[in-house]
Amino acid sequence: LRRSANYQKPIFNDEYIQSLGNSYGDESYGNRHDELKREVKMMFDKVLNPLDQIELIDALQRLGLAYHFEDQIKRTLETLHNNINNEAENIWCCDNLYATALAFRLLRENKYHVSSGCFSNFQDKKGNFKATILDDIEGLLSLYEASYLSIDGETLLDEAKCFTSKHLKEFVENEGCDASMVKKITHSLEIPLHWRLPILEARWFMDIYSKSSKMNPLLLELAKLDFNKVQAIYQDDLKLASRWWSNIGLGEKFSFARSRLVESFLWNVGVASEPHLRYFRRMSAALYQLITMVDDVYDVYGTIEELELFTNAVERWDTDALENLPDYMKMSFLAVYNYVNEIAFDVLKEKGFNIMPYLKKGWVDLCKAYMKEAKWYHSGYKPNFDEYLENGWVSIGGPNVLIHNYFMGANPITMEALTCFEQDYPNIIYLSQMIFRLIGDLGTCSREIRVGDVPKSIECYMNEKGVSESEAKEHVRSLIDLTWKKMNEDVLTSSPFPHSFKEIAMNVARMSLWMYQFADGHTDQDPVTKDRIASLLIEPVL
Ligand code: F3P
Ligand code: MN
Ligand code: MN
Ligand code: MN
Repeated sequence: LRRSANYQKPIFNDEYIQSLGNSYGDESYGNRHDELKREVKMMFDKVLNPLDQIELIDALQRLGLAYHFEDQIKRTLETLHNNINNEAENIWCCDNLYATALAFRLLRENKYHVSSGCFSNFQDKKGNFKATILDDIEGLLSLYEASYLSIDGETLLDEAKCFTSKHLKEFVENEGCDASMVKKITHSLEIPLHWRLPILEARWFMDIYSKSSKMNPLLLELAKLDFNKVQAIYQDDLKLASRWWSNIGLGEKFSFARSRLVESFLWNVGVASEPHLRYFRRMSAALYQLITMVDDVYDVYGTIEELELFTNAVERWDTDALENLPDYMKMSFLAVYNYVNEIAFDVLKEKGFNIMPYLKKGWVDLCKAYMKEAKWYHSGYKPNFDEYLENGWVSIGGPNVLIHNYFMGANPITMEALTCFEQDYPNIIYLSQMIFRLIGDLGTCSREIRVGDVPKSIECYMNEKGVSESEAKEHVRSLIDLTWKKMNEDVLTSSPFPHSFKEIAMNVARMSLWMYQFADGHTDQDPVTKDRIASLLIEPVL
């Protein structure tokens, strides 16, 4: 007997997607855009006070504009860092918590491992935060955001996180500050800045920024124009991806599987937002859609005998294996096979590497992890928490995604990285996909319990420890926090993988937080996700 999850049809179908037409790609907008960029570049030379400089950088990041000014930002932060021991220029020497924490966060984000000792000014002799900083809401919020840049073992920052969260919550509950501050604090408490993606923040922040006393009209104009220009590019990329999925026709044909091309694209707008990463967004969107379909084959539709055959076909990676498969699996397998061939061909042509073995390995590892869960489910076996996660960080799909993503990005392909893929997954993939798995389980387990699925992390923990659902969720949240600290540490260490790729891996984790923030945004087509799709991909900002 086959199960069904009764997934809804897609809301945004191909016909609708092809009708989108944002006109901001026109040349006339380009001229004004160039002019504004020049003006902002000049601002870096005019703004001399260190606090004004870091506020400029912060605003540019939050408005989604930082990618235009990477050189200027790098130079400014380098000077700031060089002046750490220079008392006259030193932003740390002052007793301005807001400035210290902002500088700390920006430097850490840019891989300067500055010491958290800079916050000891704000502690008393016993190491407790001084009560006087409670009068400084901006400072508390700034320290809260900075605390998320910590690595495991930095107890001062753990305490800062605890202290600031507690007091910021109180401010919001007692309405101890003005409405726009309440809005900012609530937003930060939901998801801290370090766990968010600039492109997803930009529109929200433009609104806050436009009402701020520090607003600079040039920055705001550039932010709006840039957002709309980039949206025109996203629309074109989405049209190509959507046309591909519609031509394949499996969305229509397989009523048992989620047809979620726009949501799949949305993930990749967050993960690879820079306008030039067009191939990445289009091809990775296709990959998310294929993985979603194959996941539903394993989790919902396939019988255990069929799943054995499918796993076997993927391991052989041979079209001769098609013969033994039921028709729906013949099509699923061939869709994956053709897709992988296309990327392998593109990369061979463009970069001269035969990447077929690596892509294949990604799919084989994923299908084996799916198969393990299917066996657990069909035999009624309940794994313990660690056993589940040891497989779960692979079965979430992210390791397979990231192998493919490595070849789609702008980074050069290196032999060192290929050797690393042959042996194991790099730490950054393990850590970021562990987060994706844990966040995914928090967001999707109610559906999975309803449809029937292997016990996910929360149930595994409840079974093993005999604790309540809320205690299990609390444990999962604390594990997410710890894993982020490890990821913060990993990005500071050198590895065969360039920083741009590590960011991509972290962005998948960030994206998962946002996708499951209020619902299962990938699956449910809920009102929040619909609005988010409209504001990012459909409606220009005015
Ligand atoms: C709802 C989801 C996932 C699939 C999306 C992941 C991709 C495309 C890499 C996680 F976002 O679906 P589901 O919750 O069914 O995955 P699971 O691994 O728990 O079966
Ligand atoms: Mn699933
Ligand atoms: Mn699954
Ligand atoms: Mn799930």
